Amino acid sequence: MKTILVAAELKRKHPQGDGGSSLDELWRLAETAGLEPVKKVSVRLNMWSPATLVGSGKVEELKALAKETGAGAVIFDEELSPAQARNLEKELGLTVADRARLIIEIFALRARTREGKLQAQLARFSYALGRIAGKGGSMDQQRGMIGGRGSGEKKIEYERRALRVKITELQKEIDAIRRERSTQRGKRDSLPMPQVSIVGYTNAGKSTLLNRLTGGKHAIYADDKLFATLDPSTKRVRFASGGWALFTDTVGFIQKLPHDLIAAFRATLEEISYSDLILHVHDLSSPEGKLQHEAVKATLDELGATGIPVINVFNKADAVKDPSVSAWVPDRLRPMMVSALNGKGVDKLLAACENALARRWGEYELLVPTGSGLLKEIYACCMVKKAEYGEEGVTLNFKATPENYARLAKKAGAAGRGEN
Ligand SMILES: Nc1nc2c(ncn2[C@@H]2O[C@H](COP(=O)(O)OP(=O)(O)OP(=O)(O)O)[C@@H](O)[C@H]2O)c(=O)[nH]1
Ligand SMILES: [Mg+2]
Repeated sequence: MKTILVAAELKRKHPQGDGGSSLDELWRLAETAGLEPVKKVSVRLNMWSPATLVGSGKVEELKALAKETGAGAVIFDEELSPAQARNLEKELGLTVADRARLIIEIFALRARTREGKLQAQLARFSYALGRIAGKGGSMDQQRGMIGGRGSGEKKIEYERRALRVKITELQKEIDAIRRERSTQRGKRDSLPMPQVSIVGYTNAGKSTLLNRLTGGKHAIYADDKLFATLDPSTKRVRFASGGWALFTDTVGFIQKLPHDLIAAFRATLEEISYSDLILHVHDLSSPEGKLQHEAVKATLDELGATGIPVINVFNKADAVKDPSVSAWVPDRLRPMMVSALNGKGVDKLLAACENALARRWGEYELLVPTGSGLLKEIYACCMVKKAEYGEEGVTLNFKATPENYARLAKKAGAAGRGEN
């Protein structure tokens, strides 16, 4: 469907802005959703119109533009209140949506796993519920009041109830999958491998980087599309020293990521806060790099993924044509410039990951008394590098988290004293 895209901003808040970059992103989002964007319109306003967001003059202009271009839909970059969306639809005679709805629809389109699909549905229904339950005098509510508790109000109440029932059902299903996953995580915690999460703005090159790190084995889908990845995938990556780590690639973030989506995808995204290290991947060639950096950090904060070491990776270094677009990157972070596409800088990145993990995954030596039955447990949750068999038992050299080491050392000590 041919679609007109509109970004509006207040003159007093953006004295110089032209809304251009935000509209470019909205254009890509519209394409991703399978729409056919035909025109970008930036509007600068003195004040918002409570009824239609933009003034009546602009609404007339949009109507004329739609006629001229044959557009059947208008998408606003700003959030529309339920009443605004309805008023605009009525006055324009076109489908009207906002950015949040567009992103939610994309997630619903692109989700592949059962959990991803359920989460996208949940976001859709929560968004719809917010729309009808919203205050601010929607058309139907007004109509209902005039007609004295009329049919409009009853209909809304019925729709609300139906949505709540669906939301509860979806939440139950998601919770069930989540419980299953947290036991899997329990198993994974006892895996002898550190966990690394790859996060970043959508299209930054996260999936391409993970493919590069795994040497292209079992390649995961990467594409020049927004939200190419929705469902996380985890791969084993080998370091030069011979150690391993599990790297997880997950959904990309975006500016103004709708809250309903973050809430619905919380279960997936929370995995990030269990990792030992975060790789924050940036698209160095984007003129919006700094904005994207901040949007990702804000989302990580919202997910509670704080206190985990972060390596800022600047990808697509090969594609930087205008060096001024990367001027925002502080000097101390510059060494981490890479190209997932041609592999440049990736070895250095791997070494940096290993270094960062070594701070948490320390090297230890432990004498495991013969007959203590501890060997199996150590092999299950530590990276064993050397084992020497002696008279008293086996001396092991291994990497482990301090928590695991402390637990094992205590058991080995007790076994050594015959307290088994
Ligand atoms: N020039 C260049 N292009 C790259 C590089 N890394 C990735 N790309 C391209 O950027 C596009 C997006 O790559 P993806 O790996 O799918 O990005 P992503 O971060 O996983 O994106 P989402 O899953 O959509 O959030 C693809 O067309 C890649 O080929 C790079 O280092 N240089
Ligand atoms: Mg991806």
